[in-house]
Amino acid sequence: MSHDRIDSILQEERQFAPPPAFTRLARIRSASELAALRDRAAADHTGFWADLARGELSWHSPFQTALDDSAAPRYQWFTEGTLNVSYNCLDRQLANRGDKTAIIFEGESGDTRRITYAELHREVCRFANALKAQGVVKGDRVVIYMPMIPEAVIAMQACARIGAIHSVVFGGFSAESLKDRIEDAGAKLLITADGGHRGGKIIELKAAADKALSHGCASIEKVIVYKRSGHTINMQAGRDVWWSDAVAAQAAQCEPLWVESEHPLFLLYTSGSTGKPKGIQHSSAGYLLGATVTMKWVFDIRDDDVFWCTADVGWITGHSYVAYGPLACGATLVIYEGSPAVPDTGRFWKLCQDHHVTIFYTAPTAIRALMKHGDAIPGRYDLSKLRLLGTVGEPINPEAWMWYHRIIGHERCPIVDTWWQTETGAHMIAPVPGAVPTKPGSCTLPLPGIAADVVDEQGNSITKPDKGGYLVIKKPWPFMLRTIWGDHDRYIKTYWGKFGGKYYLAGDSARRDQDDYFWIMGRIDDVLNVSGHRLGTMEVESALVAHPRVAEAAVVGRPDDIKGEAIFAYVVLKGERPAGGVDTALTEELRAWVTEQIGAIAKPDDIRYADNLPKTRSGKIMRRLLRSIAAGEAITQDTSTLENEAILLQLQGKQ
Ligand code: 7RM
Repeated sequence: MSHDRIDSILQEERQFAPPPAFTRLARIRSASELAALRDRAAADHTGFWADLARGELSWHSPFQTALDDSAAPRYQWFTEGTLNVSYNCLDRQLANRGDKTAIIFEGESGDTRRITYAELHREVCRFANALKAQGVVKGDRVVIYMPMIPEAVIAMQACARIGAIHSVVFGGFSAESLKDRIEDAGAKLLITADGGHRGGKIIELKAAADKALSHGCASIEKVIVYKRSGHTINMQAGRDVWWSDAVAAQAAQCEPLWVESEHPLFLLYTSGSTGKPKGIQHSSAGYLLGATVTMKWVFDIRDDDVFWCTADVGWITGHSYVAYGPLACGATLVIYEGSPAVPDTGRFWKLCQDHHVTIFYTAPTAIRALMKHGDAIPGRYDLSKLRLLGTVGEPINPEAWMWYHRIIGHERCPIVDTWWQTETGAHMIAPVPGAVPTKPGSCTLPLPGIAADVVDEQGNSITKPDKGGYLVIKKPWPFMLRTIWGDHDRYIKTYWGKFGGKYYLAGDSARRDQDDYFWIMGRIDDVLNVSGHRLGTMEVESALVAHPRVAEAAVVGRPDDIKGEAIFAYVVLKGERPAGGVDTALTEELRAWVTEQIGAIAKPDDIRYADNLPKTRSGKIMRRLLRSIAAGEAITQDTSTLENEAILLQLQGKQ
């Protein structure tokens, strides 16, 4: 699509109304239905959530108190109630959906498996019994370091079944990161695999686990190893047990352990502004409620859907929208083990075609990467079953949005741009697709019961359209994090310190437009101050990426004596990188382009070309690293999670 065409679409039709064919069958079919929900939440915040908790979850014993805020910001939801998350995901589906496919799995090399709800229930029970036989009891921490295979979900569900607290560590993390997380959590048991398949290679999970355990991890008593790759690995007698042996003698029935609403379901480590990752602690009832209602409100999940969220279970998205939310709704979900580029960049679209995917949820970085290879590739596949598309993880630039809309969604599918965080547990600001018109690049409006606002330094609401400020949540919500594992003070300081304990600080800056739509501008620490003007790095990136020759861009601030900060842009071109990283004419063109798109204030001072941007395995650009490089500092950051370490020299201008 030509750039002029995109421009004119964005100018003429900046809003995309819900497609009538979608709305006709949607759960929430009109703005007024949605408004009724919002009004109910506004009138009685805790009552609104309490009604949902009663209606959406199966309780063993009912809760008495909707919200206990007596020890705020340690909020407690649905106290005195007891339930089991695995029961809610599996047992309650057996009556009507026992033979329904729960999981459609495809490995990187094309091997497939279909698992029904009845089978999944049995496998989870058997594995839960195996965990008990290894001495795991309620409240014990279990670390899961697995490839993206159904057993990762089975392991998580089995922990939930017996009240063990899981902590999934993404399989792309190094032995060192695994060790840090095991030690911080004080985990008793580790579940891993011999290896996983990604990018045509075997990911040596067990070897990394051995390395982590040989350096420390004194709390680990047992390691359960699932055989996936089948290559030779070391098994340490007395410590390591094959999954198949551990479950061999176990019964396919396991009574769920009824736990309190607030019982921790899991820890998930996430990076903050310091080097030490935070163990974000989530609850059982409140968390599951969030995963469930957002599956319904935002994904409009129905019994005949095939739902595919491409996230790995190592991230919060893979918790809420792979391991828990879809199962709690009795949905059929797709799990794909491998890389989107194997055997070629049509793999995602082939998977959508072959498995009749109806709802597809991925990250903007993946969309941009696939878009780079052109329209012909998705054009080879039948994508007619798709009815809803979603994005998460970062703002989506309008060009990628339009491509997703036209080339993948064939202009039939609403796009839900979902803003949320590891800490928030589930979607917070996102369109309800049958009722809310979308605008490319905006995550639209807060969901019912979510008191999101944009405030200034003093905590006052910013009402002036398009003026940026701090994104905050002004009322507790059931699926919020409860604390940082082992560091409640850091929890209070990080999230509640800025506005005197009153508001949850998301750590993002945002603005609202004249229709009250939210536009995420970036992390607070990614907001530049150029000659006294605030400027989101992501805004400059979006402008750069809108240029027809630019595939990806990352922008950081470089200290500047006169302006405060200068703008430093790293750019990946569509096609070849200029010889030696120099193309003066193009650099001038891009500077002029950004000036035209945003204003002279946003004109990059430096542009450096690379074949790729340094990203974490979850696809987030490593901005702190780029800032160090821009400032000409020595690199002190840990680059072990870099997908592409060789890129460092190009970024430094040394190659
Ligand atoms: C789900 C997830 C959270 C951070 C968050 C934002 C950014 C996420 C969007 C987004 C703009 C979005 N959890 N972010 N979603 N920015 N639009 N739709 O990503 O904990 O890993 O990251 O990601 O900065 O604070 S996370």
